[in-house]
Amino acid sequence: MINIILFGAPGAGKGTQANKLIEKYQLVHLSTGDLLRSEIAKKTDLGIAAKKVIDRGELVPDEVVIGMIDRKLEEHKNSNGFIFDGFPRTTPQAVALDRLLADRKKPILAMIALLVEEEELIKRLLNRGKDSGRTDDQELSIIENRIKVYTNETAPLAEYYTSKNKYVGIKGVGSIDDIFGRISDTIDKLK
Ligand code: B4P
Repeated sequence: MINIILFGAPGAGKGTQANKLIEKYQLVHLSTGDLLRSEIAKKTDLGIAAKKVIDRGELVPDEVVIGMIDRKLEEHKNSNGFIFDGFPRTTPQAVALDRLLADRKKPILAMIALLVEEEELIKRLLNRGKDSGRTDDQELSIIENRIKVYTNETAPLAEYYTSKNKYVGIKGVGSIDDIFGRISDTIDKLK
């Protein structure tokens, strides 16, 4: 069982690397961003409420994303493991994830953090905003707010996982394949 948290600021490359990791290790990709965007596309009540928050660059309430993860863990209970992408993003989410995984006896192997400086993050997100249709990638002020929210609410989780000896920082700059190689080496040493 391989359970990995892929961690990093908006634009650090979590989604990009998660897509490669699920193929190599046969894991289930749990991206709270993708799950929320799917609710938005279907215009569900949850999606309509989430869109307003996401378009301001802020975080959706903890109980909403925790409930989504709980349902997905149950749906894929016989999988080889999970890549958590964009979750947890706050301390209450990390505590909830510990509980959900403890109940299922499936601990986290590692939190792998992709380290990228702010200037590069902004460049990547504005670039994606040009053709992805993601409204949260199209305005500099929204991107800057997402990075601010990340610094204040999400970055402290690095300490939470360091205290459990689960944190590994990896340089997230360079070619996508080189970064993938670094992440794979880390997982292969730990598993
Ligand atoms: P997410 O979908 O998680 O959005 P993100 O933080 O921007 O990360 P993403 O995975 O999309 O981008 P990546 O780093 O792969 O969340 C969106 C919103 O949903 C949040 O702002 C929040 O409102 C809400 N939300 C989601 N989860 C939540 C939670 N748990 N709690 C509360 N709210 C939540 O960046 C990829 C970009 O960089 C791509 O364009 C890619 O092409 C490029 N890139 C990747 N690697 C590269 C490389 N090596 N070199 C150059 N470019 C690269």
